[in-house]
Amino acid sequence: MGLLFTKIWNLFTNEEHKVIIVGLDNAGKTTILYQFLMNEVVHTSPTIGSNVEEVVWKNIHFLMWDIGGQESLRSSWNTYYTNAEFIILVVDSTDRERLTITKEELHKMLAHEDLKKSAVLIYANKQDVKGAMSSAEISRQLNLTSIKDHSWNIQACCALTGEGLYQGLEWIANTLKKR
Ligand code: G3D
Ligand code: MG
Repeated sequence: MGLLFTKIWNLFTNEEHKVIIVGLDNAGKTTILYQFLMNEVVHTSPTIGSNVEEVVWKNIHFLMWDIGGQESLRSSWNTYYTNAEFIILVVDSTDRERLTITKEELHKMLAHEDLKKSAVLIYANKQDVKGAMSSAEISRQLNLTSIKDHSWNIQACCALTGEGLYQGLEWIANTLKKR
């Protein structure tokens, strides 16, 4: 499609891709969402228990839900699942102790009916911290290679500087193109 046609098409269809950002509290979810918004802000509407923002990148519109990760909130994650095309799972690469909890939450999500068709991007965040686990180590600990029924990708990043974040979006964009 020509660029102009794509623009006009988007104008009329206003196609938006729903993304849910999950992960334990303190992983860096909100920081990541606000990094994305530094480039192109459309509008902001905070809601109870979550933030939702429209992020536009390379002319792709995303509706990104940043969902609270505290233990008390995790049981309600599934209320956000409907029509989520992508799951962004944010991992604090310094938090070795709680990685098994993340693993359980991830595999539980992937088994959920509403997320059958969703693709997963895992951000191995906080790579700037000395002693942070590498994406290879996190991949192993989360048993990512066992995931056969969902597209997935792991990306090392630092939400504070934004390093690695756009490579993750690039993967999402490529996954959309393949559909
Ligand atoms: P959450 O939304 O997943 O709960 P936040 O996490 O985005 O609120 O981030 C939690 C804390 O981690 C914040 O620190 C934030 O600045 C920090 N953080 C996020 N990403 C990175 C990163 O890549 N590197 C480092 N070093 N810190 C990061 P505070 O001190 O504000 O609580
Ligand atoms: Mg937050």
